[in-house]
Amino acid sequence: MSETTAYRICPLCEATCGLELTITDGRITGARGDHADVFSHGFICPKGATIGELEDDPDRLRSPLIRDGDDWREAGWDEAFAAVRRSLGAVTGRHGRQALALYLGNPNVHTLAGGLYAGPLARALGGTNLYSASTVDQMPKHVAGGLLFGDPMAIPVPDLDRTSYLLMLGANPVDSNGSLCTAADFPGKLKALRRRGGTLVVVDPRRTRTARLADRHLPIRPGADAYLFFGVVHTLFTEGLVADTPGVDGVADVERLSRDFAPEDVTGACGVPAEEIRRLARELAAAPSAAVYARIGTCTAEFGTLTNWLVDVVNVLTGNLDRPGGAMFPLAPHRRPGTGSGRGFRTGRWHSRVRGLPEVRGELPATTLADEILTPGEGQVRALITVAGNPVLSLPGGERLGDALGELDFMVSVDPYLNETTRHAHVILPPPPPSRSPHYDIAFGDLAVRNTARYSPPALPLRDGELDECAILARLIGIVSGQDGSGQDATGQDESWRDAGVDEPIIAHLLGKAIADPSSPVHGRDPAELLPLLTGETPALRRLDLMLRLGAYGDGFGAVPGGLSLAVLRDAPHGVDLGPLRPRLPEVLRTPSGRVELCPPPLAEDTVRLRDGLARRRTGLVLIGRRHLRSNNSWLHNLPGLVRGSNRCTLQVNPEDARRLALTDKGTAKVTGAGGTVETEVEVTDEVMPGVVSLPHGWGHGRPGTRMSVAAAHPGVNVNAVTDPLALDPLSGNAVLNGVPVEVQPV
Ligand SMILES: Nc1nc2c(c(=O)[nH]1)N[C@H]1C(S)=C(S)[C@@H](COP(=O)(O)OP(=O)(O)OC[C@H]3O[C@@H](n4cnc5c(=O)[nH]c(N)nc54)[C@H](O)[C@@H]3O)O[C@H]1N2
Ligand SMILES: Nc1nc2c(c(=O)[nH]1)N[C@H]1C(S)=C(S)[C@@H](COP(=O)(O)OP(=O)(O)OC[C@H]3O[C@@H](n4cnc5c(=O)[nH]c(N)nc54)[C@H](O)[C@@H]3O)O[C@H]1N2
Ligand code: SF4
Ligand SMILES: [Mo]
Repeated sequence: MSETTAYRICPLCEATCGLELTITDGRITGARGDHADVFSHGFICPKGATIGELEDDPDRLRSPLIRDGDDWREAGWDEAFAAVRRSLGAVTGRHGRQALALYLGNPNVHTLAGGLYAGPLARALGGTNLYSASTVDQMPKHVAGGLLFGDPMAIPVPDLDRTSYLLMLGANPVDSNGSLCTAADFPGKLKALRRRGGTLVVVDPRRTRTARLADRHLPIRPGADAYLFFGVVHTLFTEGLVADTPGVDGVADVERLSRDFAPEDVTGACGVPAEEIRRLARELAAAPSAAVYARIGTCTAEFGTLTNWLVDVVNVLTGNLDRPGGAMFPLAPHRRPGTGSGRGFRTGRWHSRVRGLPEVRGELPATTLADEILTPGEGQVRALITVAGNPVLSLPGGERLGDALGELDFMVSVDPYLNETTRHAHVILPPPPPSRSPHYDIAFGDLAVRNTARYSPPALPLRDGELDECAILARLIGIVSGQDGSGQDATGQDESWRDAGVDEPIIAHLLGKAIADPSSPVHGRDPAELLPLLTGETPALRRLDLMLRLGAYGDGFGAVPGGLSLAVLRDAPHGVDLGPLRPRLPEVLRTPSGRVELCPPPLAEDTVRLRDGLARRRTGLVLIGRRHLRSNNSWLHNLPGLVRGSNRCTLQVNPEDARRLALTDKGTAKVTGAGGTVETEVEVTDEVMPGVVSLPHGWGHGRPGTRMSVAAAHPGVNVNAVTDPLALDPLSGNAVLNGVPVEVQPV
C-alpha cells in the first residue's frame, strides 16, 4: 500500500479552500483542510471533505458518449470530436453561424479550463447566441461596476478582515461560503469582526444562519432593497453625513434623485421601519470603517442593478470605497494594474432576435434561449453547446427549455454527468474529476478579500481514456472556429493539443501587447527570446505562466527578481501570500473621465421605474430561494455523503401564513407562479418572515434518461418550473428569482 499527500484547491465554491488529500494506491482516501494554506488556513466544509466521492462516483462519465437512438454508446475522443465536427458543420453550413448557441454554466468559473477557454470559445461562435449562468446570478453587479467604474469586472468586496461595520444584504455566507467575496472561513471572519468590537447587520427576509450571527437582523420585503438603500442615501444627504468625495462625478445628481425616497416614503415598500433606515445611515457614516456587501438575493430581483448601484453609492458617500476596512478592489496575480481611464462600458450593442432584449457583456439573457430555439425564422438556434451547465434546472422556464433542447438539430455537452440537461445532447464530452486537473483560480483573484497566488498541479494522473478539460475545450474551439481541419488521425493527447492551435496565437498576442507597453517590465524585449522561457507541460499551463509573469506581482521574465511565475507557485504548494487589499483608485477605473461616475444616465433613468413602484400595493405571497451547506446548485445531489438526512427541498412557510392557508408541517403544498406549478413538502418555520415562502433551486431529479442514481432517490422539485421566464431586471437581463409572486394551497 502506498500513501501520499497532495494539495489541491477545492473547486466547489468561491471560498477556494486549500485541501490536503490523502492518496492511497491511486485513490483519494481522505480530504481535510490544509492548515498551511496561505488563504484558507485549514478551513473546509462538508463538500470539500467529500471530494473523493465526486471522484469515485460510479455515475460519473469516464468516456465520451454518442447518442444512438434512445441509447448511448461509449466512444473514443477522436470519434466523438469527429461527430461534433460533422454535425456542427452541417448546421452552420446550412443555416449560418447565428444558428449556433453556447450556454456556459457556473463551474466554468471554477476550472482552469473555463477560465482560459470559455472566452475564446464564446468568441469562436461568430454569432450573438451566447448565454450563461451569469444572467441568473450576478449580471447586475457587472452592469453597476461597468457604469460606475468603467469596468464590469470592477466589483468591490468588503475588506472583511479589517472592517469595523458590515452591512450584508441578500447573502448567506454561512451556508454558501460567500460569493463575489472570496473568503475561506467566512463564518469565522464574521465572528472575528464581532470579537474585535465590530458590528454586523444582516438584511434578509429569512433569519438565516448568517443572520443569527449578527448584531441585528432586519427582515425585508423581497425585491425591495433598492428602496431601503435610497432611504439610506436620502438620510446621508439630509443629515449632512456625506463624506468628501474627490474623484467622483454625479454626487449632486444622486442627491436630487434621492429626494423622492425619504425613509418615510420607502418604509411601506421595503418593510424596514424608517427609524431603522436612518440608524443604518448614521452608523455607516460614523463607523471608523464600514462596508456594504450585497449578494445574490439583491441581484436576482426586479431592481437588481439599481440596488447594486445604490450599495456602492453608499460605500462612496460614506467614504468607504477603496479604503482599508471598507469596500475594496482586489488585484489578482495574473492581472496588470490599469491606467486609470478607458472606454467605459455600455450594453445593448445588439438585441435578441425574438424578445428584443439587449446584449450585456456580449451575452443575451439565458431565459430567452428557449425562445430562440423554438421560434422559427432567420437566425433560429438549431445547435447548442453547453459547457458545465444544467439550464433545465437552473433557468426559469427550464422545463420549456428542456422541450426545446429536444427540437435541436444537434447538441453537444461538456459535462461529467448524464443529467436533466445533457440527456438531450447528441454527444457528451466528460472532463476528468478535479483531482486529475491542474488548478488555478482565474475568476476569484479579482474577488478575494486578500491577495494570494496559488496553483495546484493534478493530484493524480489522467486515467486511460481521460482527456484534460483544457484540451477538450481547445479542441472544441478549433472545431467551432473552423480551424480544426486536422481530421481523424489525432491519436494521443499531444496530438489533440497540437491540432487545436488555440493557445499559441493568444500567447503571442498577450506577449506582443506587453512588449509594446512602456509600463510593462518586458517593454521592448524580443518575443523570440521570451517564448522559450515559458514553462508548463501543456499550452494551457504555458499561457498561465505567461499571465503570472506579466501580472501585477510577476517576475517580468527576470526583470523583477523574486516575482511570480508558474515555477514559483509549483514550489509553494500552500500558496504565496501577497498581503491585504490595497487602495486602487484611480488606477482601477476605466471610465473615459478617469473618475467614478456616481450617477450614470441608464441608472438615473431606471429610478423612474423604482419611483413608480412606490405606489404598488404589496399583498400576496412571494417566493425566495435558499441554499444549504451540503448542496451546490443542481449537481452535487449524487453524492451519498451530501444528500444523507431529511428532505431539504421543502417549502418554508411562516406559521402565520400556514394557519391562514391551512398548511401543515410535513404536509404537501401546491405552489403556483407565472411559470407553472409544483407540489412539495411544507416546512412550517418562523425563519421566514410572514408573506414570504422559500424553496431551494437545483432539484427536480429522477427523470427518464438521466444517469444519477443517488439524485434520483432524492429528487425534490424544480423551483424554476414556478419562477417566471419573462421577469427580468431590464438593465442587466438578469432573471428575477426572488420576490416571485406565488399562490400556495394545501394538497
Ligand atoms: N430559482 C433559482 N434558480 C437559480 C438560482 C437560485 O438561487 N434560484 N441560482 C442561480 C445561480 S447563482 C447559478 S450560478 C445557476 C447555476 O446554473 P448552471 O451552471 O446551469 O447549473 P449547475 O447546477 O451549476 O450545473 C453545473 C453543471 O456542470 C457540471 N460540472 C460539474 N463540474 C464540472 C467540470 O469540472 N467541468 C464541466 N465541464 N462540467 C462540470 C455538472 O455536472 C452540471 O451539469 O443556477 C441559477 N438558478
Ligand atoms: N452550499 C452551497 N454553496 C453555494 C451554492 C449552493 O448552491 N450551495 N451556490 C453557489 C453559487 S452559484 C452562488 S451564486 C453563491 C450565492 O451565495 P449567496 O449570495 O450567499 O446566496 P444564498 O445563500 O442563496 O443567500 C441569499 C440570501 O438572500 C436572501 N434574499 C432573498 N431575496 C432577498 C431580497 O430581496 N433581499 C435581501 N436582502 N435578501 C434576499 C435569501 O433569503 C438568502 O438568505 O453561493 C455559492 N455557494
Ligand atoms: S467552503 Fe467547502 S466547497 Fe467551498 S471551497 Fe471550501 S471546502 Fe470547497
Ligand atoms: Mo451562482
